[in-house]
Formats: sequence, C-alpha cells, structure tokens
Amino acid sequence: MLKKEVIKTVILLCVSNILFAQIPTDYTGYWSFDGEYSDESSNNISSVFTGGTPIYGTDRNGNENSAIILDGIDDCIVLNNSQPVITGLEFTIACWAKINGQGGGNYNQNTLFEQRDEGGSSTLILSAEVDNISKIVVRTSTSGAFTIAETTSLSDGEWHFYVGVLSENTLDLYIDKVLVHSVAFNYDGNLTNSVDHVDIGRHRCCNQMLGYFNGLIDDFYIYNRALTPSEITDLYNHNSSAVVTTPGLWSENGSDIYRLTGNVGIGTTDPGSYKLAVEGIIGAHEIKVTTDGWADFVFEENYSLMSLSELDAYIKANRHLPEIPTTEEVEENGISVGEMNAKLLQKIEELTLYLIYQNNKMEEFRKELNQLKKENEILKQQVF
Ligand SMILES: [Ca+2]
Repeated sequence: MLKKEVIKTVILLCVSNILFAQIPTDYTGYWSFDGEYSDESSNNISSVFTGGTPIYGTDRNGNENSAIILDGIDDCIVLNNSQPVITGLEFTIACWAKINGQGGGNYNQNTLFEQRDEGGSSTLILSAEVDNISKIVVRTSTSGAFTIAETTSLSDGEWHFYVGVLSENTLDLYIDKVLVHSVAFNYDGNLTNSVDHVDIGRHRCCNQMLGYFNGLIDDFYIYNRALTPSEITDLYNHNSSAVVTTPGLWSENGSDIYRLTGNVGIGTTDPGSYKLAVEGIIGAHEIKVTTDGWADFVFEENYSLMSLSELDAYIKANRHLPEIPTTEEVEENGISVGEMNAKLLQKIEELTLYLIYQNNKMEEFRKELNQLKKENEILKQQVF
C-alpha cells in the first residue's frame, strides 16, 4: 500500500479534452469497440458480451478490429448488471451502425439499444431497422402511449449515425446528423421504474427475444442529457480513427500517449483506486490542483470561532489542532493537497482573527492604563 508519499491530487492533464476536443466528454458511457467491448467512460459501466466470442470488424474509416460485429442470432452486450444507465428525464443515445441483413428474434428487429422493464411500463428502444423503419421509442407508464420518432430505415449496407434524443418535451431521431423526426413527449411515469435490463444490440420482453442487431456497431455514446444539434454534428464529424490504438500498454494520439482505462502505478504494482500512483517523490515545475471549497467562510459574520480557552483545552486533550488530521491519520491515509491547503488557510484565517481580537484587547488595556496613570498623577498631587 502507498502511504506517506502518495499525493492524492487531481493533476490537470486535460487528457480527455485533448483527445476529444470536438465532442462533449460528459458521457455516461462510451464504447469504442476497438477490439474490446468495455465502457471507456470514467463510470466503467459493467459490459458483458453474450452469444459466444465477440468478433470485431472494419470501422467506417477503414480501421480493422475497430467495430463490434453482432451476428443477429444471439449476440448482444448486457450493460450495468441490469441497473438503469439512462437515469434522468433527458438523454441522448448515439452510435454508428452498419446493417448486414435482417435482424434476429421474433420481430426481426435490428435493435441498437434497449433499457426497459419486463412489463412495458418503462421502455426505451433505439432501432436501426424493423419493418423498414428506424426509430426511437419511449414509454414511461404501463397505460401510457409509446412515443415514437421514426423514419424509413437505411438498409443499404453502409455506415450510418443514429441518434435518439429525449429532451423535456420532445423526442428526436437523427440519422447522419440530420433531424429526421421530432415528436412531442409527455412524461406520465418513470423511465427507470423496475428496469429489467439494459442491452446494446437486443430487444427483449416478457421472456421473448424480439430483436437482435445484425451487423456492425461502433462508437456508442450514452449521455444523461439532451445534446444540442451542434453537439450531435460534432459527434458525427468526430473521426475516431485519429486516435490510434497501439497493441500493448499505451495508445497514441499524435505525439501524445494515453490510456483510457485502468490505473497507472510508478514504483508500485498496486495503484489502488488512484489514476496515477507514485511510490516516491514527484518533481514538477508546477502542479495545479483543483479542489471543492476554499476557506473564506471563516470571515463570514456567523462563523463560530472557538474561544482561545476552548482551543487551549482542545489542544491539551487531543495534541493537534481541531479539523487537522493526526500524525497517525496522515501516515495511514496520506494527505489530499487541495483539501489540506484549504484547511491550513482556514487555520491561518482563524489565527488572524485571534490576533485582531488580541490587538483590540491590548488597545483597550493601553487606554485603561493611560487613564489610570492620569488618575494616579492627580492623586499624587492631592496627597503631596
Ligand atoms: Ca471503434
């Protein structure tokens, strides 16, 4: 375990901004399908492939081993241990897909994504093709209508970009960055009610397998907010082939190297939960740390400053300042640079308040002393 010399900090490497400068990076989940089917977002959404061994094919940019092939028979990816991935009142589902043929299952549906319960009271499906229709379907109560935005499907054997967006009152379907259908939507229930499954590439309900995607899927994004049309255009224009995946430890993007998953240890084989763990001293010209909260509250009118006698009693009893960790705690857990700087500033500000208070007291005493001196002089003159 790392102890003293772990600097638990946020170093602003801005890696994600460099890699995806053109796309919104606040996705809930992202699957590049570059030879693997794991979620590459910081949420690490559990992703389980079913239907045998996954096979990867050539993506829209001609890169081999860079898009997942689903066989339309029993292949799909089960997400998040059946817990909802879409969790809010707004969402965006976006992916590239290339249909190879008729989808599998009872409905022959080329399903891209589904989150739903067993009975149909919370239903969310994005389909590239069923009965020659592409559509996004949402329903939020058992008695509610299925709200559907749809258009003629594109079973032309080419790659297309499918996006379903639910904003507060509107359900939109985009294909190849063009808004093809928009319909009004009213919530009458809960989209995350009793979710039974979340799948990429399969539609199922009520113990029936209704639609397996038959073709290739690539660059799958899930956002828990409604992307704007310009953000959808950015996603469409984003060329993931600019990011070169190097077999082995690191990937390359121009002169940068990076990892999207896992943690890095230097001088340790166990980085724990730290993205970067160093068993040793880090040298840097400057380190920028982001932190939540600063210590200005000390100077608020209602700040409750401990009296000096209380502080004296606390120190005698505990042998450290209030709110500052003990030697034992620091040896066990290290310190968080941003948090500790805020605490130290808080103590400096409290010290400043004590000094101001003491100075004011001294000023009072000085005045009293002068007064007493004057009175003393008068008394002396009267006596002698
Ligand atoms: Ca890919």
